[in-house]
Amino acid sequence: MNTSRIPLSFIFLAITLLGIVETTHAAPISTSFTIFDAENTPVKDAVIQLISKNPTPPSTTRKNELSQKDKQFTPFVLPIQRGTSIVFPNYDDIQHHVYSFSGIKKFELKLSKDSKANPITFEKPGIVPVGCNIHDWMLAYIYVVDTPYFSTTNSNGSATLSLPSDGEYLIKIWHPRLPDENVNYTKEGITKIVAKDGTTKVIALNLTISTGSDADEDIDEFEDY
Ligand SMILES: [Cu+2]
Repeated sequence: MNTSRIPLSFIFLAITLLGIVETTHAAPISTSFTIFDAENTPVKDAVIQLISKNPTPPSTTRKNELSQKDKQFTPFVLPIQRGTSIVFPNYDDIQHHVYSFSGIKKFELKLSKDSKANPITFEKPGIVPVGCNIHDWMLAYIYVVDTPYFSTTNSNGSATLSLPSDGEYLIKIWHPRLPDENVNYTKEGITKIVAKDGTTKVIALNLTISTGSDADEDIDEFEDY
């Protein structure tokens, strides 16, 4: 890792329980999260995953797509469940050369206009930075999770996860601007949430990520892979 990134990566993490809405229905539940940074700005593209002690269903069939449009990847952060696949459609009129050197999954796709490469399946959990050999600024992150319960935060910093039942879940949060050591801290540092009897919980995670030049930092980060 480039040590110049450390100031950017400084993390302060606090958890605030904003409110709990209790209902009496024992049914699938819905839990919402909102993540803010130091300036109280909502944090987009954070991955939230909830891990149950109970056996979880096999991989979902949700459609995973990492597209190229206007020389950018969409979405910027794509969480998928382990064992599922991603397609990489190119909606531009030009060629993209999509690749990752990640230890989780290495691949290379030369994608001409409207090309539909075979889906790539991701068997190993972890973070897979993705770039384009032709357009250096293009960057995306695939995050392979080992739980069916996950989402990314929207531009309001919010995500809602549906859970099959009440119970204890371990919450893990990741964002591209979190350095590895703090990802570990985040993983272990956040307490379990206890969901009860159809309860809807709203939990705000006050996640401080010091600001910097996002694009430059992201490219620097990618060069480490
Ligand atoms: Cu490209």
